[in-house]
Amino acid sequence: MFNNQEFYRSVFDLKDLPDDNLPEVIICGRSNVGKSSFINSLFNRTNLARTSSTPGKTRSLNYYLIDKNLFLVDLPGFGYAKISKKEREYWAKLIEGYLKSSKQKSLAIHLVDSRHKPTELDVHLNNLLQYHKIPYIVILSKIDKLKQSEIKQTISNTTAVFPELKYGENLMTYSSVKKTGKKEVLKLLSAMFYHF
Ligand SMILES: Nc1nc2c(ncn2[C@@H]2O[C@H](COP(=O)(O)OP(=O)(O)O)[C@@H](O)[C@H]2O)c(=O)[nH]1
Ligand SMILES: [Mg+2]
Repeated sequence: MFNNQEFYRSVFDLKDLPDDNLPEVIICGRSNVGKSSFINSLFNRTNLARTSSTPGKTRSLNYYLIDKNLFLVDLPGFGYAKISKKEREYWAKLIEGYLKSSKQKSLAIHLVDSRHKPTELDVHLNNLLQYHKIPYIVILSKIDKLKQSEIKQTISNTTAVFPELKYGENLMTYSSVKKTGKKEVLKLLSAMFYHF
């Protein structure tokens, strides 16, 4: 289960969305929140998704094919300040066009940096997911950077902004470095896509 992962395609233009009608899991969140690291750590890969210390690098929807059965879609990390207005508009169009498309969006995994309260951009993304009726969970990323007491605080900060979230259900913590939360995420995905 989840033994086979391959890079499938980068989509810069909506006309290049794959024709295959496979279920899609969206990995989304602000630039630099840890999306690529999340994908790599989930599958014990070092370089399936490209990580970068320079924020704002991903300019495409990156498709990964898992077990020839489902797609993981790495959304461009919007919200990076140092890009032009034109580029920002291009991103917004690409993301919203994708969300509006007829693709089978089974789940969105919205990563929020555990060191910061959810930002306006996180609220915007949450609104988009709700508006397009895409089921979602929120994952607090880089949890290895926090002490136990800080983790409690960040969970309550997050549920204050997103009251629909419940820790352990649709709100989880994750560390790509320490692999915290990995088992839980894999369990959730296997329950969704593999029926025993
Ligand atoms: N300590 C720690 N650093 C992380 C974690 N996940 C990602 N990072 C770092 O955060 C930066 C951005 O990660 P990346 O996966 O490229 O973020 P993306 O822009 O959302 O795809 C990189 O320097 C990563 O090494 C994590 O769980 N713990
Ligand atoms: Mg990335």
